[in-house]
Amino acid sequence: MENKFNRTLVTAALPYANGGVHIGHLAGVYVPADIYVRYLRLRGREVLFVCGSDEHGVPVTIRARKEGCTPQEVVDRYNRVIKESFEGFGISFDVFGRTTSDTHRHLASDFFRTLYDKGEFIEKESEQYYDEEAGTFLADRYITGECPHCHAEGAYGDQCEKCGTALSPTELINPRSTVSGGAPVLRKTKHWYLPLDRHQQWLEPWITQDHKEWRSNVMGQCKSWFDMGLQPRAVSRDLDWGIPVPVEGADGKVLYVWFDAPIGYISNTKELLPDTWEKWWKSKDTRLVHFIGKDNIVFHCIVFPAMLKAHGDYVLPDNVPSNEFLNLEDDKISTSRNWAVWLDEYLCELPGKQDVLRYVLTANAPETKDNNFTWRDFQARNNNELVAVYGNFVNRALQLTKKYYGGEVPACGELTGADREIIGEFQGVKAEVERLIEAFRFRDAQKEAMNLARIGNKYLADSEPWKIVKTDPERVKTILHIALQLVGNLAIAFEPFLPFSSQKLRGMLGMGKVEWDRLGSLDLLPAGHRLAEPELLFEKIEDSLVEAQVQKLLDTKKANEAASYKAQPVRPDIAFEDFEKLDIRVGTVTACERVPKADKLLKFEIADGLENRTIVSGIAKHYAPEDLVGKQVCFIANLPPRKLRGIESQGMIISAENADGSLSVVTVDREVKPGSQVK
Ligand code: B3M
Ligand code: ZN
Repeated sequence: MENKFNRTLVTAALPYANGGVHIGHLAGVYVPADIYVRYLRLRGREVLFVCGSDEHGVPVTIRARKEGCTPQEVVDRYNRVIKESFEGFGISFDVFGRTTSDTHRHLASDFFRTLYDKGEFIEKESEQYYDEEAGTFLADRYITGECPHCHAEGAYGDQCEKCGTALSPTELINPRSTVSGGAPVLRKTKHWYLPLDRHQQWLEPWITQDHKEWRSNVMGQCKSWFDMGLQPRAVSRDLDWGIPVPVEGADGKVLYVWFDAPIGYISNTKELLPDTWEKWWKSKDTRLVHFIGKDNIVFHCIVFPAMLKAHGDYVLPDNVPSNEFLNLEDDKISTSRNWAVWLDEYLCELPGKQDVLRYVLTANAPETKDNNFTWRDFQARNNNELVAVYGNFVNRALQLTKKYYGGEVPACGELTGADREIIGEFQGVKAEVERLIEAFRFRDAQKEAMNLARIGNKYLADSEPWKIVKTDPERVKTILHIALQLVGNLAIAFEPFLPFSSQKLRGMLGMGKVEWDRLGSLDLLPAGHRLAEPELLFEKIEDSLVEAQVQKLLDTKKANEAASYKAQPVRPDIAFEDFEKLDIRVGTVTACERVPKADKLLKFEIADGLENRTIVSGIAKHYAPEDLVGKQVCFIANLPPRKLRGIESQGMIISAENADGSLSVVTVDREVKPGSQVK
């Protein structure tokens, strides 16, 4: 496979410039892509790494409207934020372009025109919602209404966020325009469609037979699209933000953002290499690889290849390694709910710890299934792996060398069987890491690199140079010589994964950037070579740091709940006599305890001014029993007794349910006689 290609063009999905980037982006796309590219570069391969921001589309206009500024201002701001975040994490793009550049506008426009002239589109009229007050067609996201499935209010024209169902705007009950607030009307409009049905014939065997090596999650999605039968897809929109459709009679219409965005890969290449870009896109010996998140699979595996093929001249992707999603503290990452770890904030709050995040995100990479990021795991991986394994080995080897030999690499004497065994082990790591990276299995590849540090730790622990330095100095020289070669190898092995740490380590070793092929070598640091002053490669992360980050998320959750809370609609009227039947009273809690084996239940003894009573109530999750003793609570006194866990409950304590589902018992404002009636 490999020798039919002479260069690799790696693209990473163009993030929308309507917000910043977070750990989900990094884990899903940019860290794996960066590992791959750094690896290829280290191997001396010809490679180009292309990215940029995706600056058109409805999300940008929504943001602009919310903030009272222009779409251009929005994308200018976030293009910069995103670019700086990626730079901060060492994502080593060769170019980070924009889809509002002139180069892109022209290229995308010409691309459309070429397809149009070749008769690759069909034109269709359809009915779409129009806001008469605002004088504009409405994108799906600009229409809200009642969900036809779960009947939640506020479902969007493309999806109900409550029940997750994909919708089309005409399915909404009582649709409203979010632009004017009025009811939209249906109006006829014309659009251009890419007839994907015509392409299925070649797309299906191209993917399912010629690219059996694609990840199973990618293959699975493609197959299910094929099974449903591909349908024509509109590639234009009625919108005033985007690239105008370059044909007559298309006033007010722009290219659909998913038509222009992938062309951004091409135009960003052209922006960087105005004279030679075509070599990267049009020579059969270019290997094109798209790194994307799973929600982009259909566009990269089906729509964009169909566009490229319809155009002619262009190479098609050879692989589309797509990750699943990363959750954060067991909850879906969400920009709108601000449930994310934002990269710009991380860089400010945890300076110098870029590699820690890179490491943790790769160790937990959602390569085959959704995965979860927690701050506790972040801390544990830092402290138990980076510090205790990698950092510890490096530090021991360098400190011992400093102590015994003044920081000079000692000469290697005769090797023992144990030495040979260790050397054999670490020389085997190279091929394994290569195999895994080339199969896009970065998580396992990084594990192998870490294994190298484990080997080193074990070597020092087993050979115990500190015990024999007096009695067998020659042996100790050999041990440290080998240990230092191992340290040098670690700098190479981790270079694609943890570039900042490798650089730091190379600094300590006085070692320049070494090519990948030297991995496994025993002569990286020759005898007599002077090392620089050792420093700690990684620092322990304290509980307080992690607790502060968790607290920040909890605060977000609270703020979200408060912001999104809407009181329940009032129930239908009841007759006054019905209300009068209800006997609500105040009682004093004289005793309260947990009900064994029932984690929700508390058992109360209530002084009610008569014979006193026992009530069992489901609020154990919200109160410690001792905090309730002495309180005056309201209860319904005339419900028939009910057995709960074998205890007869004589009434019901009333509590209020807060937005977050927590319960708060209803009490009285001034002390009253037990048994007082509530009216
Ligand atoms: N901007 C969607 C996303 O950020 C979209 C990717 C475009 S890649 C050509 O997930
Ligand atoms: Zn719904």
